[in-house]
Amino acid sequence: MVRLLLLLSILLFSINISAMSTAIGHGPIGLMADHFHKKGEWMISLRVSNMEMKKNTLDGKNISDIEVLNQPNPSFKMSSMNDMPMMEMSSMKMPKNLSVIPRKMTMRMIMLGAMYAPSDKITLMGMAMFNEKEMELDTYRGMMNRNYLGSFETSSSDLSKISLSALFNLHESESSRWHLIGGLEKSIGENTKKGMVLTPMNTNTSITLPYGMQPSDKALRLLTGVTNVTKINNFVLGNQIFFRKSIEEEDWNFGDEFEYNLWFQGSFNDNISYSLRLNYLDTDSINGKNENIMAPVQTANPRNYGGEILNIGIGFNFITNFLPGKHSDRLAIEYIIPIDQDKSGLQMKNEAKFIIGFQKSL
Ligand SMILES: [Cu+2]
Repeated sequence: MVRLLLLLSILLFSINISAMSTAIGHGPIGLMADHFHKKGEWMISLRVSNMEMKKNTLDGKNISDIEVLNQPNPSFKMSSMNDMPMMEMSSMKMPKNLSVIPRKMTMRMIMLGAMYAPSDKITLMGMAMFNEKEMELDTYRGMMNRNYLGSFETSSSDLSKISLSALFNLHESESSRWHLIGGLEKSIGENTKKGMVLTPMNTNTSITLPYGMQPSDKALRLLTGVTNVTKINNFVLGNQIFFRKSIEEEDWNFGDEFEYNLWFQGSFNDNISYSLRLNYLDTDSINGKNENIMAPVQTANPRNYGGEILNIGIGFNFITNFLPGKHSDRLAIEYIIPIDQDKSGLQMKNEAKFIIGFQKSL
């Protein structure tokens, strides 16, 4: 009898920890590679996210529009060295100071994912990311009285990147599991997209959009990470370290990233769980440059990228039955708010990010 109870409890525990059928079995939806699968299992997922940026900071401190207009324009030196650096710049004489101020940026992302476990030890994961970026900017006269001239908007959208990773199950017990993550991510979107801008000379011209507005940087990145999930009574405590390092790049690329996630989950019942996540992201500045990206705006300077951000995320996972099949499906949401940001140089501030995701095991 005791043996039977023991067996039963082990069985119950192991069902709970692999827990594909309870809401708490998966981490917060903003995480990638938080769980692995059992041999033969398939899962497809769709995530949609929306994030905004507003206001500006200089080396992590708030800065007013007037102060932005007093910042030197790094493209000025370059353009005065050669008389007419680029054809596209000929209609845009470079002012000495920054003259275009980003007011708002919106980034939307659609991520399609698939997971498949050829064995209990390995889960393969593929992802495709589509992104859409929009920026609203104000243009001021480049010299003299610095009058406000007007606003304009630039945008880009493209299939941005694809990735293929493997998750290696290192250890799995009743109360804890560990897995290693290794993968490659290729940025495939356009990296020289052009857009119409309002210049400080009050003319409209087409230029190569600044780095942050490009759908991709064409780099190949190595993804590595470790995830640990521990079960404490009916709660889950998760940890993940993640590195994204570029190993092959073109003339410029976004900086390498280090990410740390710490999350806590509890459940109301088998079908609804809640999560609280701390997310730390440290990104390097842009490496290299594109000689055609030259404009009196902060985003045209490769040094005005990267920095440290600490976010807090509040999320919910739900078990649902939208699609037929032998497994139920999952719906999850997460709201992510920056609580501390120290971005390099002159950059816009992150605002809240919202992620909604749908997952289906097959
Ligand atoms: Cu999965």
